[in-house]
Amino acid sequence: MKLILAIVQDVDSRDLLDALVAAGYRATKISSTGGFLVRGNATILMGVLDEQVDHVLSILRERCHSRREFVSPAMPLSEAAAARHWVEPLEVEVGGATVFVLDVQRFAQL
Ligand code: 2BA
Repeated sequence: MKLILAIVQDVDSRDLLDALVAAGYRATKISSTGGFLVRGNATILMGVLDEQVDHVLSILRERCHSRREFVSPAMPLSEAAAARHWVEPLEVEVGGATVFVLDVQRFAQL
């Protein structure tokens, strides 16, 4: 068994959960915050059989989309940003999904 941990954009999470449940998977959404943009995102936990991992990844690919975001330097500038002369809005590409696939040692529903 594997634990798939996927960090996705909030805006994609409803559609993703609908697709996962429709395909017969179980999933848990945790509200999370990205460390860089400090904006809300969603962390989806899914316990799946080894042979289901590729199918779940294909659903993630289909339902989660990359987007370009602009981030303005916070005022007043942090020391680190000021040291790097970061004053212009910065464009970053936020990926569709950041995925970790972990081995599960034991699974129980009590
Ligand atoms: P954030 O940390 O808010 O990062 C959002 C986007 O900002 C990132 O998109 C990347 O394009 C950019 N970014 C992040 N850290 C940066 C840095 N130190 N310098 C320059 N640009 C930076 P993604 O890479 O697609 O990440 C989307 C979200 O997935 C992240 O939100 C974070 O919540 C999570 N994530 C990504 N990689 C991770 C990792 N290795 N471990 C844990 N969480 C991760």
